[in-house]
Parts: sequence; C-alpha cells; structure tokens
Amino acid sequence: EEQRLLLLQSSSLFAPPEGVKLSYGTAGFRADASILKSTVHRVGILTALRSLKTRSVVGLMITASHNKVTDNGVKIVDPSGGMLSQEWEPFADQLANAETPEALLSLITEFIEKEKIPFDGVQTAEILLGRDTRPSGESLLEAAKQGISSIFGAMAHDLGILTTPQLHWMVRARNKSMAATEPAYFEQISSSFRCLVELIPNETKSNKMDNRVVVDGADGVGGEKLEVLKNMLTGLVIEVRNTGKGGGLLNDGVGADYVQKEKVVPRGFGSNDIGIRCASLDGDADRIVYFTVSDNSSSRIDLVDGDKMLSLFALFIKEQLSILTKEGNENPNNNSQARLGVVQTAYANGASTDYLKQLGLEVIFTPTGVKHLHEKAAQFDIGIYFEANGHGTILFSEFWLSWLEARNNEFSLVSEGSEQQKAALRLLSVSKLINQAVGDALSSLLLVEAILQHKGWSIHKWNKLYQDLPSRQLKVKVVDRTAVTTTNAETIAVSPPGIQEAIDAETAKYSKGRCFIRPSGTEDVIRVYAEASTQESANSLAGSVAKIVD
Ligand code: NG1
Ligand code: ZN
Repeated sequence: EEQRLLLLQSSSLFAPPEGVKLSYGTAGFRADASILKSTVHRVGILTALRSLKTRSVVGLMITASHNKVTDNGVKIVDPSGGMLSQEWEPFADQLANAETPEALLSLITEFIEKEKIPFDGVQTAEILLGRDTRPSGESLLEAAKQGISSIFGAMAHDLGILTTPQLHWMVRARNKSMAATEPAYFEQISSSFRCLVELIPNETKSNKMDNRVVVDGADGVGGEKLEVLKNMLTGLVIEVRNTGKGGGLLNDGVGADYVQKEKVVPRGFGSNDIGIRCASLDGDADRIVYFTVSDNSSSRIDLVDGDKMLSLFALFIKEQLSILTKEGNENPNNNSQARLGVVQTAYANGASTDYLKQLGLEVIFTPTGVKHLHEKAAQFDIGIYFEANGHGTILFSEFWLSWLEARNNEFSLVSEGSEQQKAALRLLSVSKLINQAVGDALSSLLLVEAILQHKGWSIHKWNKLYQDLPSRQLKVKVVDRTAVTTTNAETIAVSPPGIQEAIDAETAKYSKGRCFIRPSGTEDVIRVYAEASTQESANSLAGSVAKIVD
C-alpha cells in the first residue's frame, strides 16, 4: 500500500504531454526534449522493475544520438550490456502513454503480476545512469532518478556524462563482477590497443606509416572522452576537432550521420586536410565512419563506411585465425576451426557483400537495427556486425574465448613467442579492445588504427579493398508508412500488393541493379535504397521507385 501511494505521488508530479503518442522505437524513446520528462520518469520506474526481474544491475541512458541538440531520448540497458529485451518494449509503450497516475499504477500492478517480478521488499534494484552532453540531460536525469526512487529498494547511481557504449560496457562489467568505472574502461581499451601495437610484425614496423588521425567529435560526448583516452596511447597521434568546447553546436554540420548521409566534410575540415586520415563520431559515440577530403573539391569526401570497417576487421581476424590453426604445428589437438560469421543489413553496399563472400565468409542478413544484428552475431564463435552507417562491433563467444585462453597458455609453455601465440594474443586483445556489449566508436577507432599499423596500410589502401557500387538513398513522406510491410530481411515488400513486382520490373532495367523499400523505424517515411553500376543509374532507379511508392 505504501508502495502504491509513493508511485501515485511521484507520478502526479510528472504529467504526460497531451495529445502525444510515444513509442519505444529502434533506439528507445526520442522526441523534443521539452515533452520527455514524464516519459523519462516512467522509464525510470520500468528500469527499476527490469532490475528486480533480472536480479541484476541494469542501465538507463539519456541521449538522442545523432539527432538535433534540442531532441533527447531515453533507453534501457539490459544486464548483458545489450538493448532492453524486445519482449518488454510494448509495455514501455503502454507506460509512456498512460494518461493518469491511476492508469499508470494499474498498468504497473498488472505487469508486476504477469511478469512475476519479485516485489517482496527483500530483492533490491540497482540502476546505472548516464547521459550525453545535451543541456536537457540534467533535468531529464533528475526525472529518471525520481522514477527509480518511487520503487522501494531501488537505487540509482548517477555516472554523469558518458558515451552510450561506455554505459553499456559498465552495466555488462558490473554484472560480471568486474571493475565498472570509466578509468577501468579507458584502461582496458588502451592496454589492449598497446598489446596489438606491440605485436605488429617487424616487416611492417619499419614502414613509415602516418600515425596521425584527425577525429570529428560531433561537438558531443565522444570528443570529450577521446581527449582523455588519447593521452593514454603511444604510437598514435589523435587530433580531436569539434570537441564541444569551442562553442560548436552538437551534430550541427558535424558527426558521423551527417558525413555519411551528405558525403561532405564536417565543420572544421577542409582543403588543409587533403590526404589525411579523418574519422567522424556521432553524438553519443556509438557510430564512426572514416573519410578523406577529396582532392578535387575541398567540401566533398571519399567515405570509408561501416561496411569497409567490417571488411577490414573480417580480413584481419581471418588472417589471425589461419595463423593460429596452421597445419603441421606441434600440437595435434589444434584442429578447432572457429566459426567466423558476418552480419549485415540490406543497406550494406553490394560490393562489400561480394568481397566478404569471396573471403569465404558466411554472410547473414537481418532487418535494420543493431538489436537484430547483435543477436545473430552472437550465434557465431566470432561474429562481426556493422550497419553501413558505422554502428557495429565484434562478438566473441565465451566458449571460444576460453578455448583461446587455454591455447595461449599452452603456447606459453611450449612455443613462447611463436607466430601462433602472437595470433592468439592478437585475437585476445581484439576481444578486450572491441566493446562486447554494443557498437562503440572509440573502440572501433582504436581497432582500425591498430590494424592499419599492423598491415602498414594507408586509408587509401584500405579503401581499395573493394570499390563501392554507386548507391542512392531517398525518403518518401507518406500518409501511412505501415502500409508497406517487408520480408526477407526487408529486401522484399509484401504489401501493398503488386508493389514488389513494379520494383522488380524497374530494377531489371539496370545493370547490377538492386533496390528495396522499407518503412523507417525512426521517422515517418518510406526509405528507398538503390544500387547500380553507375551513379546516374542508381539515382534514376531510386527516383523511379520513389515515384512508385508515392
Ligand atoms: P530507420 O529510420 O529505421 O531506417 C535508422 C538507421 C538505422 C539505425 C536506426 C537507429 C539507416 C538507413 N537507418 O533507422 O541503421 O541506426 O536509425 O538509430 O541508416
Ligand atoms: Zn549514436
């Protein structure tokens, strides 16, 4: 009864905005920050319930990633460090849209019973809280705390300003009883980077490679954190621009989303940077793309996207695996081939898929949204996933990692310093460097840098792994985007009837044509993606399919 009163009292302070319906989309709730207080308060309550239910530490992150600075958002981090279980998403929607404190209370009561959430006053809940640099973050975080403290036995730890992947990493670490602080995070990724650099083969060490990279911090949290991390590294010079300290506005003409979609340089980059390796983070530092300033126009870029990062990582890991399992070595038990797989979405450039298949890799497709990719990647011994926009990571199974640890220990006894041991150590370092909870721009950055140094490659050499097929993305505003439904990892439209046939007929007119449509999960639009052998034909195919949709 006391619990009910507390919830009613707390909720009456956070009335929901009128006439707005919010939904827990691909990346939690997102909206203009001014209407989000009640939603965040309620997500605070839900996060406490999630912690009680899982009897583990969970997280709550306040961010709107690459969206404009006046937007904000909130999402829940599950005990594994991954996204909130999809089973709970509909309930999050109901909570956010309950009109009165009484309606809210009865929803919560029902849900507690249905989910058998231990509500005995004995079980406690613990929630780690983080936010990005948005000015609205502070008061929204306060609303989250009040939501959490309206559940008896729930405790919030405010970790202040963090990148999204840092919070995911810390939640995962806490539940594995590892140190879950920011210094521990920096220490782990900087020391595993150092290991990879120490293991660079002598042949490439002598290559005079450019060890400088210039990073656009999107005027957000990533730039700020990278300023700290860069001082913990040797053998790599990182220059950070758009750190947010110079008065620039978050995501405004800067950031990975802008760079990838517009294919132009971010603010603060130009003709002085021609030939230099550049990268761009998004507003909460879970995405990264590389680029170089194009030499015929100082505002255009050559983009090195998520697909190419995936390809570089896949190539490196495959090479290390083949050293590790080379035949004719002294150990007859060494026949354990790791299952290496890659996961992409339909937006992956077709040339990247061809390249990966030609490497002999298993390539799987899922619908858009990292929760789908992550789930599939987790089914391999080593699963690599990336969206073309630069969000992704490499997952190592616990089972395979312990096998690898054991191999490494054997090597230490019988063949210390052998090529095989080096390969084992490199793979172990990669598993520590790259965020196991979620895509992380900072760890992806360091892994790219380590691999380029390992191979003695410039960004141009990397970019030539394959040549992107010309592509074009369009969005079409429609009255009802739910009219379009898809199947086969979004590559085939099943409704409205007849539309797929029309798309097929159009696509057949182009050499290397590929085209699909899908409803966006974050905007009120239908997205059209087209690829073809020339830019003109990709544009024309996208244009005619957009007309079909309209
Ligand atoms: P939607 O709006 O569903 O296409 C976009 C991105 C996704 C993902 C989500 C979450 C594209 C084509 N889509 O989803 O990859 O990043 O936002 O932020 O880039
Ligand atoms: Zn992001």
